[in-house]
Amino acid sequence: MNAVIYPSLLNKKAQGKKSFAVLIDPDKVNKQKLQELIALSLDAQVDYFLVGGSLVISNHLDECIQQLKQNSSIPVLLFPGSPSQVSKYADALLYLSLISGRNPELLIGQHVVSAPFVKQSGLEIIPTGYIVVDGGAPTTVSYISNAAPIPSDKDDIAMCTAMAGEMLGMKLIYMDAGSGAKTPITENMIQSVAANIDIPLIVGGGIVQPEKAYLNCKAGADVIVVGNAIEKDASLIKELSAAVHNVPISFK
Ligand code: 1GP
Repeated sequence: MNAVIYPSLLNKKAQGKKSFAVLIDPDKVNKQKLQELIALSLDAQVDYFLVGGSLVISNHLDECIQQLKQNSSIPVLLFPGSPSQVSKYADALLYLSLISGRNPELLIGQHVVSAPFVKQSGLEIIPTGYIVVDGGAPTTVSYISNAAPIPSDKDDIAMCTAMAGEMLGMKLIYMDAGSGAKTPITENMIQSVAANIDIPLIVGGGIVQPEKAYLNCKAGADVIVVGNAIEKDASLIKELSAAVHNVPISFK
């Protein structure tokens, strides 16, 4: 299959353009809510939808993605909490390996078990080094992963983890303080990581303020992901997206 999403991420990075992604947890939206999010996202020129969650309890992942695809041209990236969260209707799959943890199941075990199924999906697969950073409170991801997050002030550990991920062949790094984190990842940590890798850097977890999204991008994040804050107040999409898109173009 032709890769489309990853080249577009690389292209935007080369041009110094920042992207904004809305995270949708299929468990937390109904058809009507999703339609509202789509309209707001189109209006705000959101770059990507990420779909997934640490737990997906309901059974309407396919339905949710089909609705997104039928009603907008915004690319849909799967951000799966488990191998069952794969849908052929998406545009790409963030193929996550939890490189900040030492749980072999989330580094490689679940990938082995689901490999034929994932390959058969025909999705564009984007190998992603997933780095979980302490967000000030236990989040679903820190509990479910059964792996210690990187302490929020250990910039060097995050940096070395991301560098190792890149050298192992990961195409993206996703740094996450966890959904609803009390304290999002610091700009210092983002800066340390971004300065030492060449692949695109996604940052998420606990981002509420447009100002924070802006500063994260200035520090080196290429894509900002927000879920929780938008679930509470969907009108934030516009301000968050504008903040990310207003970051002056910068080249590394
Ligand atoms: C969580 O990075 C995402 O995995 C987004 O976090 O829901 O806190 O915005 P929030």
